[in-house]
Amino acid sequence: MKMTFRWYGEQDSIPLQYIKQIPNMSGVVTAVYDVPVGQVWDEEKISRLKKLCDGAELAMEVIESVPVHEDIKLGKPSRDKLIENYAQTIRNLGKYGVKCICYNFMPVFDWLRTDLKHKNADGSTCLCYDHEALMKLDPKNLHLPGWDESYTPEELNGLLGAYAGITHERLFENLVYFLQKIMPACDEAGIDMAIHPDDPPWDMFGLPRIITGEESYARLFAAVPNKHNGITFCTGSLGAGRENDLVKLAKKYADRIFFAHIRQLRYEGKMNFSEAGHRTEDGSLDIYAIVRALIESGFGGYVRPDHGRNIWGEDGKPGYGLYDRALGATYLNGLFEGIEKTIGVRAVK
Ligand code: DNO
Repeated sequence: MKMTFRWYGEQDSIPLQYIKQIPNMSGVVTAVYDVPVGQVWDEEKISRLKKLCDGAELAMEVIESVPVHEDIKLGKPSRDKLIENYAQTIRNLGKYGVKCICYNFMPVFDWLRTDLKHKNADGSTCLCYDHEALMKLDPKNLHLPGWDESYTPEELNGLLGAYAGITHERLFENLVYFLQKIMPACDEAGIDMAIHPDDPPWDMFGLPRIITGEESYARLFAAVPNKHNGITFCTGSLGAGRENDLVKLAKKYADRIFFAHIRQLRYEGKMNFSEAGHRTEDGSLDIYAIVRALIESGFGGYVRPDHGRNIWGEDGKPGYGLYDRALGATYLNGLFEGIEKTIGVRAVK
């Protein structure tokens, strides 16, 4: 496996040098942030980002995310041009050594939480999700801590209206249409597309969500069998769905898992959860069993620690501070080494 760390580009308060100092860090997971969704990422911007990573001796092989324009998800006539642009971005990224693109197909909202700074008894803070609290909010006038408020209320209103007729079925067809059109660019560039599960994995504000567990993957790979069509295995997102058996999923789809976000959460009631340190004993997911299943099934892809708490007085970007993610990476390194040596299998491709 290749251990990586998410880095939000030059605006990230964490210097690349600090990331490099984390043991076993092979590269960063990053993105070009200043190109509007739907437009091509030109080579100049990609090359500039790569130079920064190279300068810190960190590989730039994973991009998270190249966002998918809402018109593509909605299946509007404008989608063909937007998909062409996406394919061009894939080709451009391939020229600079990128091997994997993480993306999602969630309508309008990406991941959602109700509290980004929940105070734990030990003084650390973490992200939390409270379903009832979220459902009380008005999606047309959503103010969530840390949520990217790039839409005006009018735009948001229009977008939510546009999704009114979009069923799960339609959304899935639109995903398949998108993937079929970009697969030739992936073949050409040698890039794997790794879809991120919906977080949390259920419908939100009446908007359909379709990448929620085993059945979604079975349908997805039946519809688009190309070997570049795969998964970002996010244990926290999938794990929030109590019905998902992560060990089973890891085994079943090891060859489609190009990228793993390995993090912990603690169940609080029926749909609610809070996030925790990465160790198995710190939450509800058996991180050991998941990692073991990945290794036993031949996984050798990219890994990153995910959503850390804010600890040691750090006031980092919620989920994305330095210290707890570095601890998470170190825990995962140890877990991989221990399991690899115990079962005599190296997690390499
Ligand atoms: C949250 C992340 C997501 C993820 C996107 C991928 O912390 O895991 O925002 O980057 O859904 O497209």
